[in-house]
Amino acid sequence: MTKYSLKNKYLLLLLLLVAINKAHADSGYKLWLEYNKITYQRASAVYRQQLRYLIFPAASDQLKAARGELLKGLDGMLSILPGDAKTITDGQTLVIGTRQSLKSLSIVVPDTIGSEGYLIKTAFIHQKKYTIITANTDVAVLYGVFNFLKLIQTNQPISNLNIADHPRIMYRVLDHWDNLNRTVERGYAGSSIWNWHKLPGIIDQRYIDYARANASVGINGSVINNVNADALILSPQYLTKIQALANVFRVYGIKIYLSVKFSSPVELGGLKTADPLDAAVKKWWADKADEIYRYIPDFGGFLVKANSEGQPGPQTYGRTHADGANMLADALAPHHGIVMWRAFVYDNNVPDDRSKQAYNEFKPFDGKFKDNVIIQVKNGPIDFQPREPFHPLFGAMPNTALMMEFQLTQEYLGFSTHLVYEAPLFAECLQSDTYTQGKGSTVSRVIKGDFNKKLITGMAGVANIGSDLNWCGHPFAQANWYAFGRMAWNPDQSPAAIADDWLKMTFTNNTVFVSPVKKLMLQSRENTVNYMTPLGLHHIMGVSTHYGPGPWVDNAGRPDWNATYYHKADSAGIGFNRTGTGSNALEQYAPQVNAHWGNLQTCPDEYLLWFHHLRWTYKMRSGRSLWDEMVHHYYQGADSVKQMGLTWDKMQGKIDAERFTEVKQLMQTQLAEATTWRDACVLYFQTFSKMPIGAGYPKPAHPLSYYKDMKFYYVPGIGGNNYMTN
Ligand code: BDP
Repeated sequence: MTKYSLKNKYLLLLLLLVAINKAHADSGYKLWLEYNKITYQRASAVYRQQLRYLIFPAASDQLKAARGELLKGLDGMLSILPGDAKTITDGQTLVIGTRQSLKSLSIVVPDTIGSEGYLIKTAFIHQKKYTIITANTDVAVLYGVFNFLKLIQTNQPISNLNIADHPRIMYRVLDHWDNLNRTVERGYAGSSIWNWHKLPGIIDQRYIDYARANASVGINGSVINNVNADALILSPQYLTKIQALANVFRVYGIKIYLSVKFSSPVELGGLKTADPLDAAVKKWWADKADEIYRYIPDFGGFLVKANSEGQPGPQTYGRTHADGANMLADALAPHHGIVMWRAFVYDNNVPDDRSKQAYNEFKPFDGKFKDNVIIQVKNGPIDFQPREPFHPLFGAMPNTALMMEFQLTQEYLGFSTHLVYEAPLFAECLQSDTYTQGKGSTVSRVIKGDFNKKLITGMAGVANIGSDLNWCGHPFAQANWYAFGRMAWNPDQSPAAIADDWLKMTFTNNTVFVSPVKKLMLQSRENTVNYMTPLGLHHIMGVSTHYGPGPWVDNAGRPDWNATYYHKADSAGIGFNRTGTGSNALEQYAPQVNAHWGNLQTCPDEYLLWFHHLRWTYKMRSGRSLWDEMVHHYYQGADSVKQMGLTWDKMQGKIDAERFTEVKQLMQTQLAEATTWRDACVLYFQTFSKMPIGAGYPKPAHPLSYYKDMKFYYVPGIGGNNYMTN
């Protein structure tokens, strides 16, 4: 062999290796809709046998999308494109269509499925075996198809199915805090996916894939702009662009909503006032609503942040939240639109415990809102902290529709470098018992409308989506988008089951990977609570950027933006006394809850310093002093991140190298940041406790001054709008 051909051979080999590597590379763009080839021969053969033919009277765009998705999934996973059966011979046939279009098959469909539920059923008709996916509406057929594909993605048997499912919540919406200049407030995954400059002409494939991903988990609404809204969003120029997005989303059953600025009639309409009781203002909004519906006939409605953090609102004109919300509701009602009015308010002038203020402002208006208004309440009474007790408004307004607002973007959970699976946080809140209608009146039941069937129901998630190739910045942050959709569909689903599905759909069905990584995901939120805010501590992050620790912050724009306001550490002890001898925030909960959390004997350690101010030597259940317990949690938190990294290392080769390496690097960053959180907080609180860090713990690498002096430039997520920030 000549030297030349040997060289050529090596080159060929190299090219081949590059090609193989490329084939396995996975950017994460496909999310949980990977549709990876099923390599397990037997399963693949069985599925292929069972899916010989396809009958799909796909008339509408939505049904065509369902058909396209099914073919994409089956081709991807099984390399088959089932033929459309004209005459049915052997092998199983998939029949997909609305109940109306499949009338001749006389399938019994349970009434419970309603307009968005579906039925997947194996049936024998004239001795032939069929799998039927049916529903009352086109979009629900699409939901059925996605769930059928999920069965195959997670390697479930499909030979004898009888699955009927329906959403328990009506409005399942993502809230994008995206600005018109494409920055994303509290966004850590690149810039906004909405390319306003290129819309309406250019329809990015991302819009379609975004809609597919949402539909696959049943998300049916998208608020596409920041709650700190720009009035321009309602201008004809932008409505044309929004119309183009709506046309894409409609195919996947997703309605568009807009965040609106309450002062838009002044800023956009040139009126002198935005007073909600002013006739000209009312007319301006009614005309604007008519105009929007001319562009987007199925427009969803408005989301409003009013009289909160500097935003204008009805109180600016001496009116109430009810006046403001109802005026907008009247404008939208003829078109069946809704108003999602946020309860995230805290008064500039009332020097009361911030955690009490939303309840104080909203509770008096129970029963005063129009039928198409829903009050959007954050899960906890402060602000999306790593751990908060449930918001006292849940259950406290029985004559008002209340919707849940969770935050998917990790503003207070390590941005997009920390692996934090949020479903356990969602479940913790949803399964909390409010006791407002007796034992068992969980938050989940409140938002499902169990105590008032007539009202509309909803759940919102502040999106963690951006222009990053993998959408969410961290491959595992995709799980939070996924889990949100699943829990908005059914708030009582278990975080473990959702993680299981997500891992299998996103990575692999290999249990050697799924079991340990699922465990790691389920533990991840508690790890973060431990290294950031253990034992009920809260709001001790860096000022304004919300990046890194800042327990020393005491000079922010308002007292209740300071960390010191919340932890109240002094030489005697630490914690916020919210019992009857303190701010009495506990009084806003049902007596059972008040008694449980107010009593040190029963208050769980998790909420201790949220509700109580205790001396440093206070004896904990573990037998340790409060100080030692706090130190223990901080070290345990950082240590668990190290453990997580060791578990992940063992996953090498079990999944594609690209995502493996990315997660490995992210975990190293997370460990460094968790250690900073731990050391900064322990050293800072030690200046009050004056107690030693226990002998078994490694000493912090630097003095406290080092952590206090850390400076961060151009931190992501600050946004580009003119808004106040805390
Ligand atoms: C806070 C964020 C701020 C948001 C605000 C809100 O720091 O950027 O505008 O919530 O929910 O957590 O309105």
